[in-house]
Amino acid sequence: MTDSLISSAYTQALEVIGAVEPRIADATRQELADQRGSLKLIASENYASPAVLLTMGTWFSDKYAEGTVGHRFYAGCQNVDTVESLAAEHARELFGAPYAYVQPHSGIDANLVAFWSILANRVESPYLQKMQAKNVNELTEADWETLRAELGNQRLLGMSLDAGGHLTHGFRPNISGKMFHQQQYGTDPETGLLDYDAVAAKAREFKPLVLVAGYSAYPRRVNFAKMREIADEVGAVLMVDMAHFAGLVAGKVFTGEEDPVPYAHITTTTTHKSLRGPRGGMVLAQEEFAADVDRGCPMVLGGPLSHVMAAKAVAFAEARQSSFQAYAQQIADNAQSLADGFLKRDARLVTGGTDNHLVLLDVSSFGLTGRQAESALLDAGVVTNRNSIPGDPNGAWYTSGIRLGTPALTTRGFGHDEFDTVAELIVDVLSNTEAGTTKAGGPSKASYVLGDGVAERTKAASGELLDKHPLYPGLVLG
Ligand code: DSN
Repeated sequence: MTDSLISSAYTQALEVIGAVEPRIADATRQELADQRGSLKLIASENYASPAVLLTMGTWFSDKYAEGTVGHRFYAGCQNVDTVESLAAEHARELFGAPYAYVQPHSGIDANLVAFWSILANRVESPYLQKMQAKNVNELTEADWETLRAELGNQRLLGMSLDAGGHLTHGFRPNISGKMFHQQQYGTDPETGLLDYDAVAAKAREFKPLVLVAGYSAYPRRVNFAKMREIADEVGAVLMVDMAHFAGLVAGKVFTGEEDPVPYAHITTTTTHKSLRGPRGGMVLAQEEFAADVDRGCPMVLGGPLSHVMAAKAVAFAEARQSSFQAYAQQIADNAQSLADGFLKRDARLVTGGTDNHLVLLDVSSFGLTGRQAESALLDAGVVTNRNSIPGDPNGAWYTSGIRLGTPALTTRGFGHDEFDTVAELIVDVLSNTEAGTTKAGGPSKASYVLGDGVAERTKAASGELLDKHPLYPGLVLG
């Protein structure tokens, strides 16, 4: 697709939108300007290609298609069937998975589908069997009571939020921490690394139905063969949430025992992080879980977003090109450069470094909370997110860490030197930020004072990098 075609497609689309609600057209233009003009370091974000973005803006958005391919609750789904089949086929090929379900609207949806299919597949319940066999009318109120008790008393073991796990891995306030009896595993307090023996000991004692592996803020690789061994020893289902590193799996940076797909019974992911597709989710499964996962909609999910499934197919086709492997390797190399840039400037990183796409910077040594650091960096045009670190004294709201990821800026073409400069700029901002005080004069976890001129000099330096690596270079809005 040529630059002028993309430019004219978006220019005309914004004119059409602006004729109805100009403020939305303006906000859309502004969002592009903001994304172009800032250093995007949020580890879960990326920039999808124009082909992926354009695919989402079509009339597939208007079609209901509850059910699954060839088995819909609505008429007229022949083209949705084509789209869903293609997306699933690309996903199976890309990840070497026996089965792919591309309907989940988000990562949390994908995890809920996985939980439901594990319960449906593994809980020995005559009531559940009756329900699956569609004899629901034979169930009495007492039967439903028993069914709820059976399904509601299952156990899940997942990585704790402050060690880098996700909310949906059994964090108490999340539904996953309420629908299951949950326990959490952490990381070694000295090294910050996963301790497989400790996970195994916890699993032996707790005997979970579901062992969840995967992370949102752990800067290291996981050995999924070891996690599967642990699951098998205690008779658990291994569910891996690879939302953050799916692009590194697709791009063959994580292979062998670091590739979760062959080892997990069920693998879930989002499609918009390192995988660089549209915003959405997906479930990959071994054959034994396929039929249960296939019932995700309408048992767990609302009608599929057909326009997004189409965009998933386009993104997966892109990720099957050999250039995606070079991109994925560059993400990991850049994370290494970023980590080295911090370490040589004496900043503290959780686990002492990285071997995936993210680094977790402990900002307490700068005398700041994560919230203060995040805000000061934003003032300087550096977009990050605050994140808990293991044993965080500041909790999940203020935190003591900043999570930084390389997928987005790698898409813009940043390499080693640029990421070294990014580390230099961040250290400069944080070294020149002071914690503020509350109205009563006490120490504040939120307010901060950024030194004079720091935001300006950071923006000038990052502007040079961003100008060298423009976002959507050929896209000019008329
Ligand atoms: N929002 C995702 C992330 O930032 O990791 C997880 O939900």
